[in-house]
Amino acid sequence: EHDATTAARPATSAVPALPVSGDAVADLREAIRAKLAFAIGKSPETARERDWFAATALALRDRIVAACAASNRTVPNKRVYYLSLEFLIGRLLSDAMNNLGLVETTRAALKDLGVDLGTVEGAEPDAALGNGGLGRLAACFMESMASIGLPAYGYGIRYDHGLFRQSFENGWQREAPETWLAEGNPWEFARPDATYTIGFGGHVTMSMVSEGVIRRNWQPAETVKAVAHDVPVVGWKGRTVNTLRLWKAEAEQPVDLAQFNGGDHVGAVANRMRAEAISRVLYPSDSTSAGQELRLRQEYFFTSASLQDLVRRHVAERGDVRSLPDHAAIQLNDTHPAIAVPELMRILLEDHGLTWDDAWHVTTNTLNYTNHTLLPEALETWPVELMERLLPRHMQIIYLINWMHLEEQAKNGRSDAAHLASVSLIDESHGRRVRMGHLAFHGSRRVNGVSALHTELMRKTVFADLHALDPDKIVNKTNGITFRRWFHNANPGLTRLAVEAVGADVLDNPELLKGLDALAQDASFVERYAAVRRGRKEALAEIIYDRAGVSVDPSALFDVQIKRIHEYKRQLLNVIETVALYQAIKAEPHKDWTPRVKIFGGKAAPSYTQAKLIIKLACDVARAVNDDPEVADRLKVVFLPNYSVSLAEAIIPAADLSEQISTAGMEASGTGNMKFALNGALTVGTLDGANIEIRDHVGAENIFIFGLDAAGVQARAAEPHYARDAIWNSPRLAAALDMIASGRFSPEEPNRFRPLTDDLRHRDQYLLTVDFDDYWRAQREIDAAWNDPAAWWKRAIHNTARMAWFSSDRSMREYAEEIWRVRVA
Ligand code: T68
Repeated sequence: EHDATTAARPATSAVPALPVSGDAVADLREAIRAKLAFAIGKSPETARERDWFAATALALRDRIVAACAASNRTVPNKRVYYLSLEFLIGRLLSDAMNNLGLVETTRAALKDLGVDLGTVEGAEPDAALGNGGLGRLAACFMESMASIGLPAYGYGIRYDHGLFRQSFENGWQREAPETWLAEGNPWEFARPDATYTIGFGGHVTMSMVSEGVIRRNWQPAETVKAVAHDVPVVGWKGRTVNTLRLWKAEAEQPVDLAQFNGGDHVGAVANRMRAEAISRVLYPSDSTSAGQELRLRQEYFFTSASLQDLVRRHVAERGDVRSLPDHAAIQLNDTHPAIAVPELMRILLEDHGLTWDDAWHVTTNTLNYTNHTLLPEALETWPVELMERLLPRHMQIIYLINWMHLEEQAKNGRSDAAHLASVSLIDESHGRRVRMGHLAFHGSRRVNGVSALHTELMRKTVFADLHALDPDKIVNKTNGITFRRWFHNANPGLTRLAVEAVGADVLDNPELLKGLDALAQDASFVERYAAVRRGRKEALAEIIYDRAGVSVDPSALFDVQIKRIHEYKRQLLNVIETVALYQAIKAEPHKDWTPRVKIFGGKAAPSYTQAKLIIKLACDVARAVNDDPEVADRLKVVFLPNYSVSLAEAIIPAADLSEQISTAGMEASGTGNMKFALNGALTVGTLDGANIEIRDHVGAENIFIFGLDAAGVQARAAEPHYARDAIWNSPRLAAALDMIASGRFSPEEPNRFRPLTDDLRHRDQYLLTVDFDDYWRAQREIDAAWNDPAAWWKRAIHNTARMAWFSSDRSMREYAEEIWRVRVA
């Protein structure tokens, strides 16, 4: 399927890099030609765009391998291992070209062959091995670790099918399987020699090794193979090449020949299907625990394979497993790999014969845990019964860890039942369940939050009692984004402007962006800055027309909310404000309204009914507003289907306004907020997650803050009838809700949106009604600001100039220094 998002990018790189030499172009051209002929088996005449992409990727991969060999020549003193169930890496071609300094060389080589680079880039499928922020963060961190020269491995799952493809049928979300591997993956190396056996089920045997010393051994009932597939991650200027190692599940026996010969051809491969199911699909739910057995199998599968692999490497290099903490730091991305705590203990006890105390010392000095949410529905807990059946040895180890942990409390005089219940690794309040957050916390040396506010809330809420036991354990490491992808590659026009203004060193050191502050009122700079934005808005307008069939005016204010659809992110607040604005325009059609285009994008978890209804409402409102001749170009509403990393790369540089409007205290950090501000969109947002730190950096006068803060939310939520009162006090909100509830946007089914409006009237868990009036006020302030272009662009430029701190290079340096204790060159 052809994808035109790359057409949105101007056709030159921002990165001056190496001068394009004729020899280099000729070399690469011949390399691509050879790959096309001998690896793909096509001639230039018969090659499709996808074939040219594969040939180009293979030719560039050869150059990465060369750099890779160079960076692997010495054994580093300490390696970082980033364990994540998700890596939302997107396309890799422009990343690889850019970091190798080969964008223009590749463009020229392909041009010689009669092929357009943008088209080739567009033929690369997105690797959508993640849901949202958590998976994208892992991808940014991998790129930054390579770019700052940190030796690191990412470990995850090679899903056959990444996040589902979203389409709309009459405004309803439809899901179809994603098929990124359908034509193979030219970036990866299959490594059948790096294969491990993963066990499930069975029982635990006991044997007496010497008098009084009992050794326990796990005898799994079922085993599955984990086969490594490596994707090279090339850092800025090809400095370091790290590895993203993704595990594929395979059966020990591909086919049961006895069954096959007996005529049962389907039954003969049933066991294989069951094994391979583990790496078949990414669970499509962000911020809720899936709670299913297959999910736990995925978690254990990739955690065990990764630990076996890194322990084997350590022992091969250093001989003694006891020195693991000196030479390896493991980061658990959320609790999905939290089973690492008992699994590392098991490996150390059973395979290496360590004593319990030594094993516990090694474990708790190697593991670290990042928390990404405090929402109760997202905190993972597994029924004890399921753990006992699937991972009996691990359950024993967890019991023993917990017993010692609770004994320690008693020794310190904290044996009151409430305290023990709160710090226990087992939740006994509704059936017995293992609390994976508590397990990860207790088994880690450092635990981090992803923004300052989120870290503070970790200390005060979910982990308060565990925090009191070890006050230095929780640290703050605010998220970041890689500027190579989200600025240099996604916005070459703006990057070139920055390079011209402050010098090419800004590509290595984003702090130099500060130099743009002085140009915020320089008329010629402002003009060029605005021209870059204009170009990107024209390109986005074409994408909008292609994909949503709506024509929009590029001179209107582009107001964008792109992220997973979730009630706490409050897309519904944005839609209701849209309805209120529609009513206001209808009431005074001749007033001088600021023209706006409201752009939405994002997927809802397939089982999340309320989120899917919010999408439908946005689409129904879009239909009514866009078809109303009286409104004309003053308001357009668009929901772009199948939001993805590459679509984000096209949308963000075209945005004027960034919607970051979650209920305060609920968005752990946000990272889209950083991408927009860096590219010069102004933020309308609540005092939530990293928005607070963005305000601190860009200046309160350059961001539009509204609504209750986290403390205000907590206080208001405790008041009875807050929603009823808020609606009563806001005629504008009441009118908008009435219009939606009346069926005005769904005449064919008048009650369609009652589940949304009724919920707001009676429950409104996310305090949308309470924040509505202040949101409306902020939006009208934004209308006024837009009508003073000089002041608007000044603010935008201050945003770009002051966002350097949000580089994920900074995040990774902080992790390296304060969590992993590894020196960065
Ligand atoms: C996000 N979490 C946070 N979770 O919501 C966001 N969850 O505030 C933060 O910026 C980002 O993490 C990075 O720290 C997620 O994206 C998930 O996707 C997820 C997936 C499966 C289960 C639970």
